[in-house]
Amino acid sequence: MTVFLIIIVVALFGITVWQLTKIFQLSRDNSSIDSTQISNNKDNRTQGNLMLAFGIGFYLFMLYCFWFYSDRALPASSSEHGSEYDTLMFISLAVIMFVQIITQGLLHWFSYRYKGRKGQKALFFADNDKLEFIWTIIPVIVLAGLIIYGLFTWSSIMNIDEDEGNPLVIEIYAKQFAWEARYAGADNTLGKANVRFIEGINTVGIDVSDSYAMDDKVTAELRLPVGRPVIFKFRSQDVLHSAYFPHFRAQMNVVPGMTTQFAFTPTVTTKEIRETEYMTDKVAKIKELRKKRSDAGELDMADYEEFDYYLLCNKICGTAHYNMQMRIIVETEEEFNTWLAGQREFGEVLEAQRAQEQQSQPQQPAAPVQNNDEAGDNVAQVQN
Ligand SMILES: [Cu+2]
Repeated sequence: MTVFLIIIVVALFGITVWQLTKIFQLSRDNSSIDSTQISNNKDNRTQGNLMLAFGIGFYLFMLYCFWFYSDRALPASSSEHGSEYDTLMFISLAVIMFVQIITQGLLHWFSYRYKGRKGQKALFFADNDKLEFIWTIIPVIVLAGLIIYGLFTWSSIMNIDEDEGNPLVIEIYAKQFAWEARYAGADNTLGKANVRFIEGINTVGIDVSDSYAMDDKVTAELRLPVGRPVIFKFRSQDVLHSAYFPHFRAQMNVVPGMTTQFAFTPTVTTKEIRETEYMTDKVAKIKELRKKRSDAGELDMADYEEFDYYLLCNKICGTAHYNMQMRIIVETEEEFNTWLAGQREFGEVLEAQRAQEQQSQPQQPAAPVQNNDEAGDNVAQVQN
C-alpha cells in the first residue's frame, strides 16, 4: 500500500513538473505554440460526447444504486412521530432530486448541444432581470416552505406534554461501552443521581438520601409498553454518547454533566415487527449471508435467529463504540407490567447488599478516628 502511494505521489509530481514547463514555454514565446494545443472541431465533438455520456451514465448508476440498496432502507417507523419525520425526509429528498435532475441534466445537455465550433461565437449578455428574478424567487419560496414545514415538524416532535397520556419516565445511562436503564418506579419520578455516588452496585450513581430514588429500578434491558408515551432522560458517565433508536426515528446526544431528553410512543411491538414481510425477508437474507460466511470459515456467527430492536451509540466514543448497544423489547402493557414488577427496586438491592456485607464481615473494632480539627485551625491561623 505504501509503495503504491509513493508511486502515485511520484507520478503526480512528474505530471506537475511537465505541466509547469509547458506553461513556461507558452508564456515565453507565442510562435512556438503547437497548433495541436488549441482545440479543434474534433476535440470539441469528443468533449461534448463525453459530457453527454457521463450525464447518462451518472443517472443510470443512480438508478442502479436505488435498486441495489433498496432493501437496506429502514422499515416503516415503529413510533408515533416517526411517520411525520419520514414524510419530511421524503419531501426534502424529492425536492432536492427534482432540482438536481433538472440542473445536472441541463449542464450535460448544454455542454453537448452547444459545444464549440470553429467560427461560432457565444452570445454574450450582461444581465437579464427576468431570469434573475425567476431563479431567486423560486428557491426562496421552496426553501421558506421547507424550513417552516421542518420547524413545525420539529416542534411537534420535541415539545413534550408531560401530563398527557400518562407517560412513562425512563433514564438511559451511558458509559463506555454500555447502556443501563432506570425506571422511575411506582412514583414515576426518578430519584436524584450524580456520577460521584457511583460505588459498587450503585452503578448509575443514585442519591441514596433522595426518597424518590428507593423505588427506582435499574435494568440492563430496555422494555417499553406499546402505545404509551415514554420520556427518556439521558445521562452520561464519561464522554459524549448518542442514543440512537433507528426504528423509532429518534436520536439524542448524551452529554456528561447534563440531562437531555427525548420522548416517543412506540407503536409496533417486537412480536409484530418480526412478523412483517419486510422483517421476515430481511432476517432470511441475513441468515443466508451469515451461513455463507461461516461455511467459508470467515465468521462464526450462524446463530442469528430473529430480529430485535436495539438502542445503539451513534457517537464515536472509544474503542468498543461499535458494540455499545442495548436490546429493546416493545410489548403489551400487560407483559410490560409483569416484567417490571419482577425487577428489584433500588432500595431492596441496597438492603440486600448491606445484609450481605454484615454477614460476611464480622464486627471489627472501630478504627481510631484522628482528630484533624486542631491541624485545620492552625492552618487557618497561619493564613490569617
Ligand atoms: Cu458511546
